[in-house]
Parts: sequence; C-alpha cells; structure tokens
Amino acid sequence: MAIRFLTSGESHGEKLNAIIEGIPYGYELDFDFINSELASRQQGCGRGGRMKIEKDTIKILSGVRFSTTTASPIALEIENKDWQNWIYPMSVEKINFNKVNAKLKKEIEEKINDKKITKLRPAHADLAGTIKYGFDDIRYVLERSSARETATRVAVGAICQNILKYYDISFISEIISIGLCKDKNNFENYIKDFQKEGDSLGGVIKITIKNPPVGLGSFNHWDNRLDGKLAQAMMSIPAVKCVEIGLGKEYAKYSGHQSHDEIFEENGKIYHKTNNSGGIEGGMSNGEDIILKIAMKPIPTMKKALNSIEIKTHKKTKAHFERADNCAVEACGTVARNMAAIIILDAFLDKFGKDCKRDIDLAFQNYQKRINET
Ligand code: EPS
Repeated sequence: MAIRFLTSGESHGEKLNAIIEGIPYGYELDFDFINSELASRQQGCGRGGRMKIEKDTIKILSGVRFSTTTASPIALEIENKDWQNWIYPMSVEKINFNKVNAKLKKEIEEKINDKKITKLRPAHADLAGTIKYGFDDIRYVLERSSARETATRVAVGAICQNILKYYDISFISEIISIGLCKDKNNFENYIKDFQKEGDSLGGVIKITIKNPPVGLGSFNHWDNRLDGKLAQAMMSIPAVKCVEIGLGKEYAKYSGHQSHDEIFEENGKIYHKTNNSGGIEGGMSNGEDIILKIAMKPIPTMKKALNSIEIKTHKKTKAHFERADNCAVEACGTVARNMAAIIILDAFLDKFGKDCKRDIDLAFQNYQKRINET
C-alpha cells in the first residue's frame, strides 16, 4: 500500500479535515482543478438548501511547497460555512461543563435538548449507530455518518487525479439512471416530481478510468487485487449498495464464448475488441479502460417520513426529518471517480515507486519500453 488517508469532521462542525500519507515529491498541484472537483460534488438536481450555503474549497496546511508536493503528509481542510448556524448544538459540546455556573449550564443543556433527535430514520445509520454506542441522541450518529464527509474524500481524490494526469490517466462519471428513469433529458423533472411528494431517489452511475497501464494490482494476494480494492472504495461511499465491473452481474447470463474478450495484436500492440471484463482480469488492469457501475439507494431522510420508533421509549412515530437532499446521484458520481483515483494512484505508486516524480517517470517510461519490445 502506498497511500493512506484519514478524514475527520462533522456535517455541522467547524471544519472537515484529511491527512494523506504517501504522496511522492515533485508533483505540481493544480488547485483550480481540485476546487472544480469540489464544486462538481455540490452540483446536481435534488440537492437541498445546504449547498446554497457552502462553497467548498481546499486549504492545504502541510506537505506542499510552492504548489509542489514535498513527500511529507498532506494535511488539508474544508470549511463548513453552515457551522455558524449550528453553534448550538455543535460547538457547545466543546464547552467544559465543570467551569460554567449552574444557570448557564442549564441554559446550554436546554439548547442541546432542543436539537436532540430521537426518531430513527429507516435506512440511515441511526438505528445501529445509536444502539452500538449507547447514544440517546441520533445527532451523534448523523453528524459523522452524513455524506458531508465525502467532500474531504473528493479533495484527496482530486490530488490523486491531478498526479495521474501526468501519466495521461483520467476519470469520468456519468449518470445511467435515476430511479426508473433512463432518459437524461428527463432526470430533472423526474427528481422534482418525487421532491414534491416528499420522497427521495437513488440511481446508477458509470465510472470510466481512461488509459490505465496494464498490470496495476496483482493476482498474488486477495488484498492486492485491483477489482477488490475498487469495489471496497465504491461500497464505502454512503448509500452505495452495489458495484459492478464490466458486464458485472450480466456476466453470469452468458457462456465463455459469448462473453470473454478475445486478444489481438497489431504492430506490436496488444488489445481486445470488446471490454466485457471492464479492464480488469485476474485482479489486474489489462490495459483497457476500467469500467465500473455503482448503484446508490434513495436518500433515507424524507419529508414524507416513514414509520419508525423512538430510540428510548420504542414508541411508534414517524421518522425524523430535517433539511436534506432528495437526490444526490450526481454528487455520488463525483465522489466515486475521486475514490477510484485514490485506488488507482495507490496501485500505480506500488508499481512505479513511492518517493519522487523523477524516479516514477523513469520507471513508467522503462516499463512502457519493455512492453513495446516484447
Ligand atoms: C446529509 C444531509 C444534508 C446534505 C448533506 C448530507 O445536509 P444538511 O443536514 O446540512 O442539510 O446536504 O450533504 C452535504 C452537506 C454535502 O456536502 O454533501 C446527510 O444527512 O447525509
């Protein structure tokens, strides 16, 4: 493994942060590109009022000098502008209760209680999260499990995309369907119809990784297989319930003769005429574009709430509703292509070197030379 990263931050906390380890020395970063990926994640029909408040931009705190990576850990942050509107209940958690007088303590507790959430939302992390940790307030679960955290993943992924651009590897995501609608021109109306009903939607997204070199990943160990790593990264995105590579589940319907990609050679170049395997065979990239498809379930927070129960009393109730998106499939596509970039850069550095751009460039060129000779 070449790259590791951790994120921190709550949806309505002051800031979101990430620390990335393993970015080599010598890559000039394009902050306009990174910020354009952050802006892309904020787009799409179905987003709620929050996106009008935020304008996500990256602030680098370490690991970059004169726009160029230094090989030190990169720390970054993204501001939550909305935090100003959530001083209660978010920042009071930082107040040392032992040091405030009884009257003020009571006032603060009342304000926290005002924002306490106890009605579990089906399909969200609420039920398992509150039981697991013993919380009596869903807010503790909601704040960290919120898809707001994916902003930091996009920032990390955009840095990885930026580096992979030097090797002509790029990432595209496109929406295939929203709910049952497959007509791109009709997505907006379809989403709005469900929005009017207080209902939510998911969808299917295709991710294309263009021009990866052959041989990323490995057949040697389960945890080095590129398809396994990509699948884990995709499934880790909130609300994603299914990942397919190439033909995916359709593969099972065909015979080997009907589906496997035959191998050809012309002027020393090896290629396939079809790409049913989605660019991965034996846990390694095979030189074709890598094609993933992911399915996102509908957003769990809905104005027209589902039947549920209260955490403590177990009394019947309608699920909690507060401002939320009713469809975030487009945002999910941006997150997915950036998560894919993290995995591809990790595999790329495993193969070509981890320290500095000059060495990596030479190793990459040398590998291409060897492939073209055989
Ligand atoms: C989210 C609820 C909404 C979304 C949020 C994810 O936020 P809020 O509760 O502040 O209205 O907008 O997504 C983001 C903030 C984001 O940046 O993607 C949830 O409950 O998961």
